[in-house]
Amino acid sequence: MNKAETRNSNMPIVYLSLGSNEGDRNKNIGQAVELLNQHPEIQVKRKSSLHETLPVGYLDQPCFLNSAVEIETGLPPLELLDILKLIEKQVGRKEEGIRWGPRVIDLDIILYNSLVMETPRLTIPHPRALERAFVLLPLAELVPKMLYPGLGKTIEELALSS
Ligand code: A4P
Ligand code: MG
Repeated sequence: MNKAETRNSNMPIVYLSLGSNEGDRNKNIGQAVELLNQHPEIQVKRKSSLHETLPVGYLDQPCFLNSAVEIETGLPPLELLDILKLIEKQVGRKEEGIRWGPRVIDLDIILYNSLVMETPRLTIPHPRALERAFVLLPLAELVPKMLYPGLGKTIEELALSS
């Protein structure tokens, strides 16, 4: 069965944040989206625009390109995380020393349906999404009116106050 045949409307909808500030940033993000879509259990549905953003957390590094994508996937959260880590490697991410430092590509799970989970390897929604305009503004292009899980606020409201 191909991907189109296995697709159905009950599949989880997941929002990913993408970021790059090393090498050809545009190409890195494009390649990551392509690799996501090539996975048999992932379909990329929509993409935000690319946002040029100032570094947050660790300031002495180049500006980032950030974006968000909406995917449909049959993969459970931890399996999806494993795939994201593999794709980060394929695009050229190396183990970096500095927390929040420069990277060729960063792929984070922001929302997975309305799931709330906290495990040592994976927290959803992403633990720092609410503090990050570089996450919320691209996400607000895709789902402005969606309520953030556990909060009575929309993504658009949160993005505007980030
Ligand atoms: N992990 C836990 N929850 C998640 C999740 N929801 N999605 C764990 C993905 N990973 C999650 O993540 C380290 C570990 O967090 C993972 O192995 C997983 O087990 P990482 O993405 O490899 O490392 P990181 O990106 O350095 O950490 P983190 O916490 O995701 O940092 P951020 O918040 O992504 O910050 N400034 C601008 N302008 N744009 C950026 O994109 N990015 C960062 C990184 C800093 N400053 C930035 C940007
Ligand atoms: Mg990250």
